[in-house]
Amino acid sequence: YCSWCCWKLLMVASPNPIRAEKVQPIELPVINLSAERSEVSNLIVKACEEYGFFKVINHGVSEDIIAQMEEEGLNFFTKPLSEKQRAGPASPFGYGCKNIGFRGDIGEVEYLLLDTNPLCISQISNNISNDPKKFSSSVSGYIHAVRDLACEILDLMAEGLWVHDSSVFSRMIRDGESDSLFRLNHYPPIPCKDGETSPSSFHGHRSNKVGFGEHTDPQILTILRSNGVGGLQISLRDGVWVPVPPDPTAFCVNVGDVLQAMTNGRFVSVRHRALTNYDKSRMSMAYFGAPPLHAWVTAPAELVTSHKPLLYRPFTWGEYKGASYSLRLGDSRLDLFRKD
Ligand code: GA4
Repeated sequence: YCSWCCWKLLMVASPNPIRAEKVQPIELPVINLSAERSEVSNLIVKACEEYGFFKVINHGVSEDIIAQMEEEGLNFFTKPLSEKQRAGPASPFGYGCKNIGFRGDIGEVEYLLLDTNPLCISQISNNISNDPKKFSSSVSGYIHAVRDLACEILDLMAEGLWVHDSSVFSRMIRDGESDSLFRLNHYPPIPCKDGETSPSSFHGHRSNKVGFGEHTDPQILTILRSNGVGGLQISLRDGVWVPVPPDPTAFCVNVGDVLQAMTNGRFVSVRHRALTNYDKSRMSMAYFGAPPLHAWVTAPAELVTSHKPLLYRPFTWGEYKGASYSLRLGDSRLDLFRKD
């Protein structure tokens, strides 16, 4: 990042210029999953405490699986609207355009939201694809691979936190009743009008339109990647928005609200958003690893001490999901579950 961009970023983010100070460019921590196990687990814990976001490389997900999923996703979004709508409305699963959730949030995005349950995948595939077998096997193959990756990362987290039962987190998303989701987002290019200055046009290719407004992910862990086009921003310290450059070699991983609760607040579920570009179309693919609806969410005993008493009251994922879906996208949901 150039220093001009860093200054500009902060001036925009801060309504009071007196508070402006130079923001250091931030590259997300990069975790090499093929390095020595205890070193990897320590680095992941550090990244989750400091950023709530990190990248993984040497992740073991085959390029073929990724390329096939990307191709199917791009094909889907290229179809005429009437064909995309054959997926049914995204309430709960299907195609959505601009409307996000149920409380009136909107963004410059169209998306396909899928349950990771094989039945849901094959049903939607039959409705939207000329080659449903190919579509559903690409989606299932991708989901299977990223779920394994998420489980491996969750086990490493538990080890790094010295939690005795190292599958305490991963068990929830391995469960056959896990409520995990898969989402394809397409952010079409939105040109800036002549003379329009954009708060985020630092590198000449961003427009200021919000594709997906700021929020935290309610689930345990999110595994995200994009088609090599930027747009993701995360909010670090005092609401300063920091762009995350796209990286085709990596998956971007972020902590969700449930993991913040299960680590008794040690890991942070960080606000993020997606902006559109003025000349490029962006597609992102997100796997949201979630517990079964009836599963109880609370921190394991090792993470609760007299110095660090339990921060959130135990709740079921169903209860938390219900609360999340009844609020606006940008609302802080976890606060409602704080003990004090
Ligand atoms: C954010 C993470 C996932 O994309 C999602 C989103 C969901 C939706 O788009 O329907 C929510 C949003 C997300 C958080 C709060 C609620 C629910 C929109 C919204 C206003 C699929 C999810 O699980 O939560």
